[in-house]
Amino acid sequence: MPETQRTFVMVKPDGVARRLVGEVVRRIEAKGYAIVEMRMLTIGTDLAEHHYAEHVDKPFFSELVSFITSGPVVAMVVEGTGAVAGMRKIMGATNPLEAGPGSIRGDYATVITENIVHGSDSPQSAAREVDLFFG
Ligand code: 3AN
Repeated sequence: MPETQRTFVMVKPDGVARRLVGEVVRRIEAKGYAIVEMRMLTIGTDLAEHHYAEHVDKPFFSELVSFITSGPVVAMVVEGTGAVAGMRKIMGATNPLEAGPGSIRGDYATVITENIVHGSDSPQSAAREVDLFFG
């Protein structure tokens, strides 16, 4: 049986602007996961560049940083069985056009940059991101 894990989840500026915070929280809780930390903040350029450090060489890096700093976000630590992969399933594929119906991105987004939510892609990323936002 998968172990209890903690993962980092963030409702991005588009999700906050579209009043989807409650919907994201509802889906996390309906799955059976616990929100153990939660904070609304506006990310500065420094934190954004650290958070997306793995994408620094990608052509979309500056777009990513300017988008994530464009308005308030809601950062959370989510805990539960297999929470890292489980949250990725709830969110759906990175590209909302490939995300299945029933997933957050599949149901609410069409554009890859504005895909409502972020969730850590591994336990290692989760530890790093939780520390970055809540350490
Ligand atoms: P995920 O958020 O699903 O882990 P990553 O880590 O591959 O996806 O990408 C981080 C963010 O970068 C994505 N949430 C998305 O907003 C953006 N992104 C990824 N690929 C592209 C791309 N080809 N063009 C523009 N933005 C992208």
